[in-house]
Amino acid sequence: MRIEVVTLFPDMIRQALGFGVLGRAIERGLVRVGTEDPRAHTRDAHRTVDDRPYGGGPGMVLKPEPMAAAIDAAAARAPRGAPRVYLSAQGERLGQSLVAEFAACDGLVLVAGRYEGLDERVIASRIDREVSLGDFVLSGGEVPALALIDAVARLLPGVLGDERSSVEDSFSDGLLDWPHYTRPVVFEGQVVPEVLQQGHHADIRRWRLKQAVARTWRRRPDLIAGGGLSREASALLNEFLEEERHGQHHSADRTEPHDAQGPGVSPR
Ligand code: 4HQ
Repeated sequence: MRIEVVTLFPDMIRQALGFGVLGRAIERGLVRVGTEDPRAHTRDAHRTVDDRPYGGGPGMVLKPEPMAAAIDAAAARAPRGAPRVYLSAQGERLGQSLVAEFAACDGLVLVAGRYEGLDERVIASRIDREVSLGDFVLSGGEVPALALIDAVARLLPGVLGDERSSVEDSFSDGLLDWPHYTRPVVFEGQVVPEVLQQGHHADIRRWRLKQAVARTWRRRPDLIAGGGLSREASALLNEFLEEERHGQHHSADRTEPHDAQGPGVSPR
């Protein structure tokens, strides 16, 4: 897969990609990441990439000409048809399904903005998808671009070792992780759950799925609301809820499920 990133801080992208699983994937040529700096597409002596917003107000807007030229240069190096993605808080929320969609592409052009972001006309003429990492405000699109590259790369064949097969993963798909433990068996008085010490494979598997589904119910009921729990996961959730009704509480699962926010709004 070939990814091009349009950014005023190419070093930020290049340096962050040198580590861990992603660094190795790039070394091995499984992912190629290039950068395009809009400043290289300026013509004035000051190499100006931003200007004041029409209509006034605070902040600066990225000038359209250098941004458009940089996006065109990046797209020319990427595979034909590679989606052009602008990282922005106004975009559709990034989730694992969109990550999987991107991972199925031969290439991506990621556009990282700064200041107040792109001129709307550049979005209109050159951007296919506007994608947000979440409802918080960052100072630039580089960190979300890196997050997207990381999430996409680990879905590419050969990037992760055998240690995490798709078969193993499908069993807890769409759920939060179960709790993890390693040695020593007692740490600061806290003991590893008995079932994990016993090493009975089927019991461990059931315990993990039950923990995952209970924890998801507690912390992220929105992930369960859509249905789609496997028959086994659903049975284990009912077991957990039944145990809880009988007052067997567990320290790791303390909070009540949140009520979904009902329709309607109230003024501040
Ligand atoms: N940005 N998810 C780029 C974000 C953001 C987000 C703020 C992106 C500044 C110029 N991007 N602009 N949240 O907060 O993707």
